[in-house]
Amino acid sequence: MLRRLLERPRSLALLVGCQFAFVAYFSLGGFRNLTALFGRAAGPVFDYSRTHDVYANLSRLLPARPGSPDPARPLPFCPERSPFLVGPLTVTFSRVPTLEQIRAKNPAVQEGGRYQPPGCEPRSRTAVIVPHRNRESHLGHLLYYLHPFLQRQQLQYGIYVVHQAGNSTFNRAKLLNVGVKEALKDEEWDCLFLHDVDLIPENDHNLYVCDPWNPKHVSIAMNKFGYSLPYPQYFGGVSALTPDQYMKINGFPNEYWGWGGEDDDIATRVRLAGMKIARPPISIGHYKMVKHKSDKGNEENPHRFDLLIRTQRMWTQDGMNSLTYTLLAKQLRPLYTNLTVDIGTDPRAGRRAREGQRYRGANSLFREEMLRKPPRDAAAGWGDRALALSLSPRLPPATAQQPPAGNGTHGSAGAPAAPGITQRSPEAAGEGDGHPGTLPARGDNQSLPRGAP
Ligand code: UD2
Ligand code: MN
Repeated sequence: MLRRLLERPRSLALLVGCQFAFVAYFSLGGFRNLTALFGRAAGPVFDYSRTHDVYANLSRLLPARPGSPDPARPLPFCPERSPFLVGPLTVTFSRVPTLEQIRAKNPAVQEGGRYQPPGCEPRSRTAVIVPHRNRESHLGHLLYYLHPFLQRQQLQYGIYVVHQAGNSTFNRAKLLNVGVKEALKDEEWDCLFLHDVDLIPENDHNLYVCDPWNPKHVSIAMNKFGYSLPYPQYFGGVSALTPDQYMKINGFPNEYWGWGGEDDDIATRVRLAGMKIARPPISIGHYKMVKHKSDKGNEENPHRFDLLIRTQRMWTQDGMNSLTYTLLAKQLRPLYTNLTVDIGTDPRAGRRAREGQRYRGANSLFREEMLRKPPRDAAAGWGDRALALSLSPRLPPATAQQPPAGNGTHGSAGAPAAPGITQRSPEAAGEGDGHPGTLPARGDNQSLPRGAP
C-alpha cells in the first residue's frame, strides 16, 4: 500500500510537503506556540548549561564621568530592555562571600544598599524586602548575587533586611509588612519585592519590576521543585506587588507564627481582592535555593489549616490595618538597610506551653498514682487510650490536637495536606543538606540582638 502511494507522484509530493511543513513549524518555535495555547507559555528558550558570571563586565555600568548629573538637563529614560542582560547566571554556594568582598565588587552601591543607574532614568524604583533571622550565610549569598543582578537591569533599588529581634516564633509575613511600611517611609517605591533570603535568581531577564495589574509570583521555577510550579496557587519564595496592590490585599497576614500557610493565605487574598496572580515565563523565573534545615523558632505552624479556613473572613481585619510593632533599630549599612524589629510573640505560644505543662503535670501525677497502686490494677489492661480517657477531664481540649512530638518535619504525622497548602520540602526539612555550613566568622547581622529585644 505504501509502495503504491509512493509510486504516485502527487501523493509523494503531498507527503514531502507535509514533512517540510512539520519541520518548518517546529523549527520556528511551533511547539512553544502550541504549549502557549494549551498551557503555560514556556517563554524564550535559554541554555542553562551555559551560564554567565553575574559580575562579568559590570564595570561597563559605571559612569564614564563621575559626578552628579546636571538637574537642568533631565536624564533620558533607560532603554526598555537593558543592554547589560546576559541571561542564565552561574550560581554556586560553595563559599560564603564576606561583606567586604561584596562591597569591593559593588563600588556603585551606596549606603543602605541603594543604587541608581548612572546616565538614565530608571523604569522602576524597586525595594527588595527580606525577612531575616540567623541566616547570615544565606544573606551573604543573596547580597553577592542580587546587587550586580539588579544593576544589570538598570533599576533604582534598595535592599531592606527585616530582622526579627528575640527568640520567639518567627513570623515571615508580619516582618514583610513591617518592611513595606518602613520602606515606604523612605521613598516612593514603584515596586515591592518580598524575597526569601535563601533564593537566588538564575536569569537576569527576570526583571525586578512589578506587573501593573496584578501581584506577581516570581520564584516559579526552583531547583527545590525540579524547576516547575508545585501547584497553581503557589505564592511562596519571591513575589512582587506595587504599593497599591499591597494595600488592596491589606498586606500580608500578621497571625501566621511559625512555618507555613502564610503564602497560601496571600494567594487567597489576591483572589478575594479581585486580582489574579501574574507570573513570568517559566524559563525565566528560575531560582536556586540554598539547602537548609528547618530553623529553631520556625517550627511548622499547627494552626495554619484553621487560619486558612478563615482567610475569607479575616483578610480585611488582619494585615496592614492591624499591624503593630516596635522598630528597635534602623541602620544604613553599606550593602542593605537593616531594620531590627520587635514584632511581639505568638499569642498561642504561651497557652500551648502552659497546656503542655498541665498535661505533663497530670501525666506524672497519674504515673505516681499508678506506681503506688498494687500491680493487679496496673495490669488491668490500661492502654494509651484508656490512659487518655482517664485523664481527659483534667486535660484542656487542645491537647487532643497537640502537634506530634518529634522533629517538626511535615506530612506523615501531622494533619493531612490540603490541596495547595504549603508542606515542608525535603530540603527545608534538612534532608540532603548540601550547604557547606560555613557561616562567616563575623556575620554582619550577628551584631544584632539575638536574645530578648
Ligand atoms: C517556603 C517558602 C517561603 C515561605 C515558607 C513557609 C519557598 C521557596 N519558600 O520556604 O516563602 O512561604 O515556605 O513559611 O517555597 N527565615 C529566617 N530565619 C528563620 C526562619 C525563616 O530568616 O529562622 C526567613 C528566610 O528569609 C527564609 C524564609 O523566612 O528564606 C522562609 O523560611 P524557610 O526558608 O525556612 O522556609 P522554606 O524554604 O520551606
Ligand atoms: Mn527556604
